[in-house]
Amino acid sequence: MSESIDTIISNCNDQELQVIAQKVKDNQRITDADGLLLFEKGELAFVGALANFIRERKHGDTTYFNRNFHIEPTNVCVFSCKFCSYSRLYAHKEEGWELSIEQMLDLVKAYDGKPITEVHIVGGVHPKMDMAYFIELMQKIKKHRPDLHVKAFTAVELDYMFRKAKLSIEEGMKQLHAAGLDSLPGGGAEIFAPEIREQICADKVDANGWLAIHEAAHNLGMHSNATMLYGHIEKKEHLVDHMRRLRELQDKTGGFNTFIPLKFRNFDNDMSYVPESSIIEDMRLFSISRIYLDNFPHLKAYWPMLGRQQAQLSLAFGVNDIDGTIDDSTKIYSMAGSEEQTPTMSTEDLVQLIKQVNRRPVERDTLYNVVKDYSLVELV
Ligand code: V47
Ligand code: SF4
Repeated sequence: MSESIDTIISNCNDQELQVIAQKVKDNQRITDADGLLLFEKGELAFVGALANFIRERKHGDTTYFNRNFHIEPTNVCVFSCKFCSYSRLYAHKEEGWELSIEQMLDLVKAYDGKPITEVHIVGGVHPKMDMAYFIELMQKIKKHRPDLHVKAFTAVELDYMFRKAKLSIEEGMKQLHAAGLDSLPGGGAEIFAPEIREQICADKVDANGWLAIHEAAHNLGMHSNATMLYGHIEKKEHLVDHMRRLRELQDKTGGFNTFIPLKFRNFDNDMSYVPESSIIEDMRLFSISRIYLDNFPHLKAYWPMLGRQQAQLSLAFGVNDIDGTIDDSTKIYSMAGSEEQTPTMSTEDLVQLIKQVNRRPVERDTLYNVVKDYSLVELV
């Protein structure tokens, strides 16, 4: 049984924090200064209890997951983000992989007859994989399996594709949408503040470009997610600034489904000297983002990055979604040092993981329509 909001407020000895808790109780938005205060002095028990209160007000015990798999068309990339353990520069492309359209289609066909609802397609930015290439891919996937939701391409990949094709963002997005692109994943956002972006990913699309691409998708009626890469050289000001920009765009379009904090993993990349965040910092970050991003319906813990036990724990700190089955189809996090070296969970594993912490497992599709409520299903 979670703590009542009045108990949380009365147990808090700090007046400034009490004011924030009262705002949460009254369903009022917190300010940037409040967000900073939470990072400065909100202890885990306090921010966690507030985040859990919000999570239960929005979703009760419901915890979503989906049946999905990833396609990573290539890890060859024209960019050189310092935190990336996955990419290989074009000059060393023989060290990476490049999938043909037919190979990617074969990956889709491998799920024929299986109750998968989403394919997530994200990879490096390959100079030869252009608009025409991906339009053909979208069309062929949709022709083969029209009901499969295609969530594909970070704003970084899209920015490069559109610029290369000399298309406006609006036109480029329209063409991909018409070819079968249903929604956008949240990657590439990293940290928006230019003073950090310059140090960790100087050469790729900036904050305004990232936001403009998501806005264009929302204007076409598409939904998208948003990420934030945390736990490296950023300061709390940069985290609040990042979330403020997302909250503002969400006020304007309402097109974001889910916020996904991504924990920086430091294996085998140019930022390996930066220590990883602690589990306490991870849970505080999830909690504060749940409190700050009042207009985001969902908060996701991406288990291949966080590990399944931390993802399970996060369900008490504001999180109401743990992504999907994945089926060992992504390498981004295993190459960056995640303990999940072959990320795959069966539906039974996911249901079990959620039930173990007394939450209600619900399979969703990408747009959060309920596919199946597992709360009353006994698994053998
Ligand atoms: O943008 C790369 C991150 C992202 C590292 O929308 C790293 O449902 C931590 O966007 N440590 C791509 N993170 C993945 C992504 C995503 C993942 C899951 C679900 C969704 C969704 C989107 O991976 C990149 C970058 O922020 N990343 N390297 C690293 N060493
Ligand atoms: Fe390329 Fe993405 Fe890695 Fe950056 S994070 S180097 S854009 S694959």
